[in-house]
Amino acid sequence: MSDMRTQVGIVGAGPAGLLLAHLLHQQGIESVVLEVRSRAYIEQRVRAGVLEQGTVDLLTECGLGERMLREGLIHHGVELRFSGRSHRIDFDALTGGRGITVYGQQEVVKDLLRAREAVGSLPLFEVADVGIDDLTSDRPVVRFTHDGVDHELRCDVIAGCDGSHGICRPSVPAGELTEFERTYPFGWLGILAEVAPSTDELIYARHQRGFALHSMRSPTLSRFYLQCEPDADPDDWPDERIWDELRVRLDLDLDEGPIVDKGVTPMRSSVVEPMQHGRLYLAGDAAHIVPPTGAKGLNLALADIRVLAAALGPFFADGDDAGLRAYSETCLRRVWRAEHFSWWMTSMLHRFPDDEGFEERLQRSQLEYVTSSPAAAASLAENYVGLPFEEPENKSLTYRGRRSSLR
Ligand code: FAS
Ligand code: PHB
Repeated sequence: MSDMRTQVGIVGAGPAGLLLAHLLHQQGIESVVLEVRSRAYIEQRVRAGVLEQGTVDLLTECGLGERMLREGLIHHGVELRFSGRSHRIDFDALTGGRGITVYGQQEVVKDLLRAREAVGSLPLFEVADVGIDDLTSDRPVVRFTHDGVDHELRCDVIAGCDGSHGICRPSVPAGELTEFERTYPFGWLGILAEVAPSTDELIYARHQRGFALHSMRSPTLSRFYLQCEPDADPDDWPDERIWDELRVRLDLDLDEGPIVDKGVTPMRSSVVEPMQHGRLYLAGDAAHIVPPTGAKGLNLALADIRVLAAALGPFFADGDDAGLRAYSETCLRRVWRAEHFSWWMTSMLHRFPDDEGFEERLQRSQLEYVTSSPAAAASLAENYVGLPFEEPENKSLTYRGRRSSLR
């Protein structure tokens, strides 16, 4: 058994865990990041694609924005397509110039890993048998195996950033956390194709046959989603069926290209309260899941980290734990706003299999309202580009670099 010691033990090297390590390093706080997968695996994992304005500002301010601002695609609106019509939601006009940046989550992860590498602090990859204990003591422990050696990592704090299938949330004693959950009767088939997008901005389409989304990753890489059965098998979706279904649901004469990745994501909403227990703080998908219709999952994870990093500064500087005591309450205000918006977008745009017409008429009415009322459109726009962050108590959180600005 090898004994190790750090200030913050971070379980999981997804966007949440990696950003936390970066922001802590900027405050002179030590951490160790543990990851079950390899570096190659997490760098190629295709997931989210839309960054809120606040996320772009946060990554820019902490010195991670250079490639994102160069390669990211800045969008000033999205299109809603239904009943044979299209309507653009104009972010500039409705939010005073805030927008979104299309930049793949795996690119964010690569940028974060390069920042860790630059300071000689890469995660420990391919760890196994991870367990956490002594959570209510002031020396919690993370136990794990790495390269065949058993380790005990003693910390002051543990950050559970290990996603929706991790071990941190389940390690909290029964009865301490409450889970609020909603499961949807459909999933998304995600498709990555080497073909130029057939649209300049994202298209969300509500169609009798089901929801479809045209997104993208670059001028030569398109990202699509098709509503499917929650347990659909991607092998039941050969290329020809995918392109035919996309053309019908998007009502668009799409260009085809090689499909290089496809996978099914089940749709559910989930939140655990509180997001902390003793010296364990849960962040990102380890604490909450949103259906991706609102493009919130990744952004919410990084918003949690902004709060946690700001709270850990005073704690390690002079024992001030006010921010840590308020962590869950602070995060949950934004979490539930994103949960509601993601549920609302999902309910408005998907075909519900058991609907006998009532749901469909509600959806049509909601879409008519959002595309005819400036007030309703502004509500969608401000939630989609991301509401402003609450200012962290710890103003001293050192951000570097300049605030991003839409080109
Ligand atoms: P992550 O799941 O990204 O990272 C957790 C990390 O912990 C992983 O690297 C995992 O390997 C590691 N880990 C797990 N157990 C561990 C253990 N015991 N020990 C150590 N490490 C462990 N969001 C959107 O906005 N749009 C989308 O289109 C979208 N598509 C998605 C598709 C899929 C298949 C999934 C699963 C999620 C998708 N999401 C999407 C949501 C996604 O982007 C998450 O919100 C985001 O990855 C959250 O980041 P983290 O909280 O860091 O969790
Ligand atoms: C994506 O580009 O992956 C994407 C965009 C918008 C969403 C979900 C996913 O709502």
